[in-house]
Amino acid sequence: MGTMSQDSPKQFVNDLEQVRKLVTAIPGPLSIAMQNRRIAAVSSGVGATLPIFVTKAGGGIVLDVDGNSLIDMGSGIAVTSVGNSAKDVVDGLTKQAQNFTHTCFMVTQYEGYVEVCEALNQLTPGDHEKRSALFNTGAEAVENAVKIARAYTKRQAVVVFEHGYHGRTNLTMGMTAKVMPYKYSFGPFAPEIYRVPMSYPARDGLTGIQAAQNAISRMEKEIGSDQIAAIVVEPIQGEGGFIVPAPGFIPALVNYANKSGIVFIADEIQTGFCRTGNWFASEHEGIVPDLITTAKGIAGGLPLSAVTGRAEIMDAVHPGGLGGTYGGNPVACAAALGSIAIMQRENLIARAKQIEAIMKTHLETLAQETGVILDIRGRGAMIAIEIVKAGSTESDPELTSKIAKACHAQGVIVLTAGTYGNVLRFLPPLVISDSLLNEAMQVIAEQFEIALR
Ligand code: PLZ
Repeated sequence: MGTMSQDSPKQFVNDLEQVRKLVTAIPGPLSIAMQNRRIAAVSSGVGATLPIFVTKAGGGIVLDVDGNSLIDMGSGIAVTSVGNSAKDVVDGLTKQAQNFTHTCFMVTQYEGYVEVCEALNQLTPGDHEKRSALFNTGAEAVENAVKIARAYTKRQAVVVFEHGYHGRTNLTMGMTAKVMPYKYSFGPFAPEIYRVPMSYPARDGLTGIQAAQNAISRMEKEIGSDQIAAIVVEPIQGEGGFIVPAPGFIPALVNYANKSGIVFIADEIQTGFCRTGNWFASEHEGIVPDLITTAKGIAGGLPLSAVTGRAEIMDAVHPGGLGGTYGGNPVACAAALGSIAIMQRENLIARAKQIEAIMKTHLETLAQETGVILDIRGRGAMIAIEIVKAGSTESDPELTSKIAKACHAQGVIVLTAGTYGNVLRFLPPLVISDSLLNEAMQVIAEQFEIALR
């Protein structure tokens, strides 16, 4: 297995030149014209971080209709980990699309679905016997994990965490913590969802064990351990602001779940598939989840998600109880197999760790120079900074959004996150070159310098 070097090898980046280049303002005239059509045609309920329209993307670059090349520090929210239009993904899905695009796995089956399940069963933590089931979106995977846990335990309660994010469908909206923009005016939400405190080292001053004791005490006193079907937690919270729980927090929850007959579900939709410098973030915690939900990075940009876990839990559902017309679509499965092949062959786990080292070096300097960074956190190519008013712990969402917008204007796609809207998060494709990554970090630092002048 090789390690990605400084410059992304040609086969991962299609033929897009790997340089940041602005030829118009962001957005340019052609994007503005499309934005006007968009406003007339698309529901305003669907948001967009940047008002630009893309024609091509690959490696660490996104090209817009006006000819601007932007550095991609978002990967379409942690999806294109192997890069956009990566060769193995495109070759695999093209061949598959030419043979057949859909049969519905529940009607007539195909090998690709089975191969993806075999890969998931092998790559996820633990060497026990596993089964998988495939779906389309992350939210759908979470919903199905809950269905499976309820069927297995014959219990109803679902425990989730402060700052957690699990999706926008009715059940997963209820499981998601933040009201705006995800839940506002969309209730009522599904019953039997309970939210308990998360370990938040930068703010709660607790050890992992203390934070877990708080959460467990809430479960025992307010729900009843024998009423709980599942504990669902992101091993690093994504939308919540890349909160890495204090050491010991997740293992203590797993212990409690095991002892109490509760299914422990790791939502690794954002953290999975090499993103954090391991196949799955659960590995950093030394835990083996009963079930694990995956999506995003699994298929190089095609919609595919999965639930993987202990055979006896996954097989507890009555035959026919799981499914959906498109779940495990053959084209998406071919893309997943291509994507997994790239991750293995190019050792993207090691590359994620290199990206972490590069980003953290820049961010540590930035924190020293600005005094407005409460915390630098995350793992691998999933790193964030929490932004506060100088010399305090008061969150500064205005500065955060100002910096994000300034980065966009300079051709660097960055995303924000966090319950308080004060987290700037970085999720570059794992195939980004060192030079683009360093340049993006420099542009970010410059925008802080300008904003704080
Ligand atoms: N679980 C941990 O991160 C999706 C949401 C973007 P879907 N996160 C990005 C937005 O504003 O809609 C996510 C996640 C975790 C579940 C999901 C849901 O995945 O594929 O968006 O349904």
